[in-house]
Amino acid sequence: AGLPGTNQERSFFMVKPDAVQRGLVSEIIGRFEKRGYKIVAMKMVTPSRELIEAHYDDLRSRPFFEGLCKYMSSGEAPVVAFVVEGKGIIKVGRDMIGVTDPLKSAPGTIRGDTGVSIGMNSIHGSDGVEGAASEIPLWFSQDEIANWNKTADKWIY
Ligand code: RTP
Repeated sequence: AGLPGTNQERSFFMVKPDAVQRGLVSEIIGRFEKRGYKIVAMKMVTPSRELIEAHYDDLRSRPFFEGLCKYMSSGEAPVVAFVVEGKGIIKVGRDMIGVTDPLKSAPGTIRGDTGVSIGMNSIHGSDGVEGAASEIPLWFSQDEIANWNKTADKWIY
């Protein structure tokens, strides 16, 4: 999770297949950019069943686990996985997303503005320091994460 509590805190996010299908990739990722956060990794993938099961490992005992894994790895549409860096991103990211059910998510949140149903709720975001720490390396190798400086002071006059 980068360095939690510092400007280098990192969290993992994923635009889910339903939002990719509805053309919401830029709308969703743009919210993090506009908020001033730094995207340090991003890729479109059609996740395997194995990857999705590992990602949702803590939900194995839940009744919706099978349907969730089937949908997320169906290949109906890919997902866009990305890592965002910046102060407080783990908590702020959850606040930006809203709650699990779009109908209960406040307007202004990603799910409140774009979600359709509990299963098709547009985006996933790590739910804490531990989640971010396991999900980032699950989805990205070290060389897929970019170290770059967001300030353009050096070349904008
Ligand atoms: P996420 O992990 O995707 O960010 O979502 P979350 O924390 O808000 O929800 P979580 O409890 O971790 O569940 C993961 C995803 O499973 C689907 N779900 N379906 N009752 C149901 O049918 C049910 N409950 C959860 C949702 O798509 C949820 O985002």
